[in-house]
Amino acid sequence: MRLSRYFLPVLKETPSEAQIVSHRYMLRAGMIKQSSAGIYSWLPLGFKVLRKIEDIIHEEQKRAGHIPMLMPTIQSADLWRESGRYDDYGEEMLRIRDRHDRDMLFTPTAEELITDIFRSHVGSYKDLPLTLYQIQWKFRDEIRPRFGVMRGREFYMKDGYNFDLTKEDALHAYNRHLVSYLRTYERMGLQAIPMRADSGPIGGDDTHEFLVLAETGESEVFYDSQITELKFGDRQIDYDSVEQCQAVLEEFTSRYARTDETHDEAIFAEVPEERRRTARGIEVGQIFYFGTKYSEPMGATVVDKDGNRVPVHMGSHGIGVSRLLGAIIEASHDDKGIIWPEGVTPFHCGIVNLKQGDAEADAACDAIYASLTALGLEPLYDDTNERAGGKFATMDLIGLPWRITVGPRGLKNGVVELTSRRTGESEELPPEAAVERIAQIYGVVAKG
Ligand code: P5A
Repeated sequence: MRLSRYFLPVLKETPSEAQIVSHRYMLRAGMIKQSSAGIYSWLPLGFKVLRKIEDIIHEEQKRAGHIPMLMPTIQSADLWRESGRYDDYGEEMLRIRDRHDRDMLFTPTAEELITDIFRSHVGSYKDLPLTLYQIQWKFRDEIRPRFGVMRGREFYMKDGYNFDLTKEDALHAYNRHLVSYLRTYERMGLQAIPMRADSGPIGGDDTHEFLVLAETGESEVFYDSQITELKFGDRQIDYDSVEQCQAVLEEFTSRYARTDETHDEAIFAEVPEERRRTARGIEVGQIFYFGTKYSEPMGATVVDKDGNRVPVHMGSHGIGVSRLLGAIIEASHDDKGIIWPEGVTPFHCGIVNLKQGDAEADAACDAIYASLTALGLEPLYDDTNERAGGKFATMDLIGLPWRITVGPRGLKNGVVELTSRRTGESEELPPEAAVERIAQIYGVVAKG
């Protein structure tokens, strides 16, 4: 993309309404624009990162054997009356009446709707196990929407639902989700720690929240510092293997890690003092096992091996997709702007032309741009007439992990400059070598 043809409305001034760094940078980098309290438009740069995050989630969900689908945002209240949640959900639910005076609502989550789909189409244990998921907009009329996309009213969520014959099978689904989430967050450059939590309006006894440690997090958390040393890495897990998923779950949940809702001072005191930590965290996901809480009242049953009709065991599993942008920025920035992890960066690298209009510099930039594009990479080429300082400031603000700087002086010596956004380190090298390096970083093969 050429910046002169893009839509990147960066702000010079820091917006006064933004209290935390991720919100400030998302506004300043022209990623989002508030349309009403807790409701945002996703401008091109923000939308690009949102899509990258979504892509990673889809890949990891499919790897775990889960099936994507899509459900509507507007639902009938009737289903929610069946489960009893229409009254229980309270003020957070946005209730709507259609022209026929029917009660409708904007979905805050979709346990009821998916249970209805299940009961209409599945009747035998032979069709289990089954896990369906979607990535769809949700609405919760939060009392205090704040911190930009972090606590929105309209927000984007991955929500998955498992249906199993037995509690044991459903717990395997729970473990499988935990494993796949560890991998998902790590691919986004995040360490998200599973912590024992409270289930709130979703229900059930078994639940873990995934928390990214950050001073601006809304939850108070208590944990054993050893947990931060764990890495999922590139382990190959057979998601059908009960033992393998169980082993990962035990590894990642056996040390003390709880949110304030479930914190227990007495148990915490057993952790050696030098490893006891109290911090704040951003909740980027939560997994639940709630057994037959929805299947029983809604009649979601299957015929088991002995011919008996039994309610299915269920769980649901959520990732805060839009919130993740805020969480990633909170975890990865400096005083100049965002520093995107390679896995989610909106463009793979920036190209800065120090002397727009100089025939040689223009030609070199065009050539680098063409080579990167031919490799399937997406550079953002600042081909505007802005002075060099302004171009650097914009690149630093929007946080592309790599920048190639091209100027007449370097070109005289046959070199351009490759700079890492994270370390600030620069290296001079021939343009082709810079392209090759970027290709290597993103794991694409540079041709000849
Ligand atoms: C699990 C999927 C559920 O709703 N039902 C379907 C279950 N879980 S949850 O924990 O309530 O939400 C899942 C994740 O969504 C994010 N989230 C939000 N993000 C932005 N703004 C909000 N107001 C908001 N509320 C929840 C969180 O990341 C949460 O973990």
